[in-house]
Amino acid sequence: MRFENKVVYQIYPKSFQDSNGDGWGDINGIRSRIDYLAGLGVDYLWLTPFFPSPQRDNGYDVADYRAVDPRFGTMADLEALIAEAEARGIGLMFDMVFNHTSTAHEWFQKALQGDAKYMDYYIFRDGTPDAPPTNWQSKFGGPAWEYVPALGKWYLHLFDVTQADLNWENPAVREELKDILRFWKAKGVKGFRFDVVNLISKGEFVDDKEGDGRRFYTDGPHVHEYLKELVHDSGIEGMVTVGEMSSTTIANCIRYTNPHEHELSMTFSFHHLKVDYKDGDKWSLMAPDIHALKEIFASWQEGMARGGGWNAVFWCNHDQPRAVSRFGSDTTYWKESAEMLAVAIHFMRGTPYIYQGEELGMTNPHFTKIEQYRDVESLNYYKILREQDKTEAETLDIIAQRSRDDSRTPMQWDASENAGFTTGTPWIGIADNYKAINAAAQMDAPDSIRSFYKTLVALRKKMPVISAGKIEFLYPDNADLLAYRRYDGETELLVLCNLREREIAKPLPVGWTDAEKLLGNYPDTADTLRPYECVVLKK
Ligand code: TEU
Repeated sequence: MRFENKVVYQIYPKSFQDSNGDGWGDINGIRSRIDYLAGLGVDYLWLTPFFPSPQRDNGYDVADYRAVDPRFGTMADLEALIAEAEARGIGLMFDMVFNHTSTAHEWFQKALQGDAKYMDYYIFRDGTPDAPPTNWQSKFGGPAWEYVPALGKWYLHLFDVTQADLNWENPAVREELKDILRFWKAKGVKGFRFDVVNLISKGEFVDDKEGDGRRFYTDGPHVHEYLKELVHDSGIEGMVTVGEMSSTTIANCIRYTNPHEHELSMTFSFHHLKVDYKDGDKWSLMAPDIHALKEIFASWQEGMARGGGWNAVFWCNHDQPRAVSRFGSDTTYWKESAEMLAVAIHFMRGTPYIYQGEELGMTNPHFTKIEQYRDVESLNYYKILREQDKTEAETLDIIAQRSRDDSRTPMQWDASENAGFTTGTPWIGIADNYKAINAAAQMDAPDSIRSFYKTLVALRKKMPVISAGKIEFLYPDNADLLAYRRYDGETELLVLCNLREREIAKPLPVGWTDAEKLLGNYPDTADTLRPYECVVLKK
């Protein structure tokens, strides 16, 4: 099995461990924690970008794809990390941002000088200063086009203005990107994450009368063709690859991941992480719609299984608030809800991703001032929300619950100053609960959240029914309980998760009354499911 029984741990290097006191996490910091990671039993480490970058979007604005930004260390440090991880049976997964480059990249700089070859590396359109080519909106707010007076042209940026979209229709661009993959494969990298890779094929450049333009570039006309070509020609088919798919569909994700398509190993989809977006708007708050959450899990799990596709399963990453604060309780039932959320996805069909600190139950930092934020998206939306006449208090409440910085505060290693992350001044504030929530407090505690995650990772390797078994969701109309069973010829598991902060009934299908309890987050067993209680039964 290449990845079906594997677990990936995501590291945001800037916030993981600082080794030289500059307040930034770095590669040697990761090296110093390699045994902590190996101790979890994970198989791959996904590192978000550490390439040279102006850091407008924390490294997702890449200025050189084949080097290490000096603030993260040297190529020698990186090669040492690759070797030290491999010695522990862990592969490195690098993050390839191929939809766009930083405008500081030499390709774009040459384009700005009017070099026709490099202008065709990007999406430039003729125009006048007052008429952008389309009405598309950037995902970070504002228009998705920027005018360059010296050229008399606009360029497309679906994200920040300093992130210019690449022109994938240009074969020379595709060749450049294949070469980058070969470069890292030769260095011993074992996997790749492809950033917003379902946006690379743009369709018609026309105004969107119904939305922000995403329907003209999402899962675009040539995306599958481009992925097949990229994977085949760069020789990475045997590696583990995951595509981040923005606003995608089950049908497309089956095509992206069914092995007969020779595209990717698996995909991230985000529909389950929009059930608290009021009217689909990230910046309008509402309590998570648990019924919708269950429906999305069931349709994606059962749909991808039917189509031979493969999901990445996750709650957290560097763009999402901390799950325990968002879907659980970071106060009264902090431990129970963190463990229940873990069980909810780790027994599903797919490859689980653990985001740094999730295994400790790290929470949102609950910042109270805009000066505490660093993320370009959050800072943009602070302005947008204030312009929409939201009060300062309303705006800060929304940002505190939705900001990507919620997951980017430094890893909480111990109760010492700065949570053991740095001896300098951290680039961003640290959650003030670090004295209670940290790795040192959990490392040797058998009933800690970290120990619970270790057990989940080990079970995935020990029990083939988890990685290879079939899945069936139960009690679809019950808006409090997530229930599913996993089964193969040998073993059957029943997973019950109370998604609510209150006691609920515990329905048991016929034949499960005397089943063995494999795992749970309460020390005993009751006839009901207590707040955020999870139970896994085995037959
Ligand atoms: O994220 C894609 C993306 O769309 C998310 O940023 C998400 O849509 C947004 O946060 C919703 O509010 C990837 C990277 O994970 C992200 O960190 C980058 O900022 C983005 O692409 C651009 O490269």
